[in-house]
Amino acid sequence: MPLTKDQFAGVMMGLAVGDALGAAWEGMTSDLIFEMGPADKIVEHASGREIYYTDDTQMTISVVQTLIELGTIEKHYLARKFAENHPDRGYGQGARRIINAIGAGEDWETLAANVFNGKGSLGNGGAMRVVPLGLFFAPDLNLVAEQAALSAAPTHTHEIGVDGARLMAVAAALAAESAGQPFDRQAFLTQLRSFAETEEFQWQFDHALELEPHQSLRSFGCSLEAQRSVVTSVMCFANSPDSYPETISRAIGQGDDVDTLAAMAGALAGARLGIGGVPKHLIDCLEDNHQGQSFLLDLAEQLWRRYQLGCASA
Ligand code: R7I
Ligand code: MG
Ligand code: MG
Repeated sequence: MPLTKDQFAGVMMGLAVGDALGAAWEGMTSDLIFEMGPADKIVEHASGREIYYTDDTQMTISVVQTLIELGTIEKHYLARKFAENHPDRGYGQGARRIINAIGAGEDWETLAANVFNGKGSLGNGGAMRVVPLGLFFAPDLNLVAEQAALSAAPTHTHEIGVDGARLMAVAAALAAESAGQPFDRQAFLTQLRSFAETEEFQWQFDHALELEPHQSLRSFGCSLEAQRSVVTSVMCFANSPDSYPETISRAIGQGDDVDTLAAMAGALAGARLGIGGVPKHLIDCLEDNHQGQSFLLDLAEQLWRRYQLGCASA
């Protein structure tokens, strides 16, 4: 079954709302969030104050624009988009240096391959921006993984950073394909495990398959390295696949890199549940100025239209 416009909109809103709700708490410990929140109250967001997304959503915009304009990921084109869409919204330090180099016309490819001790970045920046791409190339999971690796390339060359992006995109495709059916958590995790290329992720999915949904996600981490956040977000979604608020509450409750945990988990929930799964009052709180709520929804619709062209010619 082709994916729906609602699912593409659900991804963009699930991502941006999770990112923006988590942003105020990024870097705080889970204990502090529990004391000052707790996470389910943070997600209720009873104050109704306006919320603002960060680099997670802003970098996703560049990936989506590239897919709308080219229908595929081309590394240099995407790199230019990153530089164009870059008033700073809390970027990782390596990513910021690379994007500045792209903007200045410097040799960013050498820089990207050499940040962090000469191996490139293993941050979660490749994974945080890739969920719409997973829908765009679904149901061809090999193509999803291949295109996700290309989309990580401008900023993330470390094998773990790349694998994190591949796995998040495959998770997105599977989440989207699961819409309207009971969620088979074990099948979802088993399929993801089969796409893991690095030992770090293979081990984590083996461990994930042994856990019950109520068990702690502590061992998967909550910081800004891909191998300390991607599986955590996948599990927040897989453990509450039919509730966006529960999914992102659990993500925010982990502490530390909570904008990104909630952005990734929330985008996966949006892929399965569609925009109807993301509470309307939260969407209404999302900033609606330059590249805000209306812009993101328009982008989601354009991406869906481009996706449909591919479906028609397949
Ligand atoms: O991955 P990236 O785009 O960062 C995304 C994160 C998200 O939480 C966003 O919300 C934003 O806050 O940042 O940016 P990078 O700078 O490539 O990586 C992020 C961080 O991961 C770096 O600042 C490092 O702390 C860490 N990191 C590494 N640490 C040790 N060795 C990335 N690669 C390495 C490494 O190889
Ligand atoms: Mg961020
Ligand atoms: Mg973050």
